[in-house]
Amino acid sequence: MTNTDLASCPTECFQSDVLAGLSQPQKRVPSKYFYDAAGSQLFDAITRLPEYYPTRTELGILRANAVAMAERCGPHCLLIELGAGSLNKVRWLLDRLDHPAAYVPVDVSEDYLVEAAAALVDDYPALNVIPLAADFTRRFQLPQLPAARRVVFFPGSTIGNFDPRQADLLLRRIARLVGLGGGCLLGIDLQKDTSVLEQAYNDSAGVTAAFNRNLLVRINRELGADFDPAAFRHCAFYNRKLSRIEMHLVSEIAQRVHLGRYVFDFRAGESIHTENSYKYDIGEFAGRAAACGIRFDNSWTDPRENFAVLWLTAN
Ligand code: SAH
Ligand code: AVI
Repeated sequence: MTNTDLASCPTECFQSDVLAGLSQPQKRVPSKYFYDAAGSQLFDAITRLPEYYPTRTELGILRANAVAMAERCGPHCLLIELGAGSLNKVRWLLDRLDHPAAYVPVDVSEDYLVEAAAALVDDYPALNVIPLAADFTRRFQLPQLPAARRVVFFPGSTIGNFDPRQADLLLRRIARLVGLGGGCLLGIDLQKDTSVLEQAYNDSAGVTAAFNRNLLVRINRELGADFDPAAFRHCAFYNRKLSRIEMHLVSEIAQRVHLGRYVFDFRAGESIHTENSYKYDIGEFAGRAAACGIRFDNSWTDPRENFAVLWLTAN
């Protein structure tokens, strides 16, 4: 059974966020809304693309260092994963952990979480799996959990999808969630050549474009809008000044879109900003984390230093 805390953010929240975002001079929609069931499946397909290096690189780091990471977690820990997705990465850790008290995968994509958790239970029948459908950017209620040292697992550089102010709030929330002495194993994508970054978000098979456009399909289905997804072009580029990939949907033509009684006009070439993906420097990130009450202790990277997994301790 999946615990859900999404009732506190029903369709009205989605609608008000979309209406507020499309009313800005630079139209925008929060990237967390990519993840309906179709969006989660498209993201899964992205992780297998040759151009999308982050997933396989982070998996390599986890595989190579799982023993050391599990040691940091300690025996009988309570493992909470934020933005858990397919639950694939955690398996490397679970295989090495010493009798974890429970594993709590948290994700906003409820149906996908239910399926992924069921598959995990099949493979780890002795593990106490307590899935929680919740939005970690809002205050969320944890179900009854065993008393144990808490460790947050936050892989994928999902933290990079939040602007620095929101990311700091998330780090503070993680520090509170694990409590004094609790740990956090966190994946961050590192700064690198523009061409490598831009290829990763402009794959030749067009999967990232479909993932981006699926946002409009979801808005049409759930909020009754009349976007023509084919009239919007996928655009992703590296903003070097802000160290982030920006994803946009660019209107190919001048057009009018309806959402309930609201009307939104697009000029040809005008965009909806759909996602940021910040790329970090380990030292800078460590400084920010320290200011949020969670100190940097260690990091593991791949030989090319494309990606890093950090161990942070709440203090
Ligand atoms: N951790 C996985 C998946 C990353 S994709 C990996 O490393 O491959 C990002 C995941 O975070 C998605 O599963 C998405 O549904 C979830 N997510 C994004 N914003 C969220 C939010 N605000 N609250 C909860 N889950 C969120
Ligand atoms: C989940 N997140 C870290 C991915 C990223 O790379 O920013 C989402 C994504 N967007 C486009 N491709 C992948």
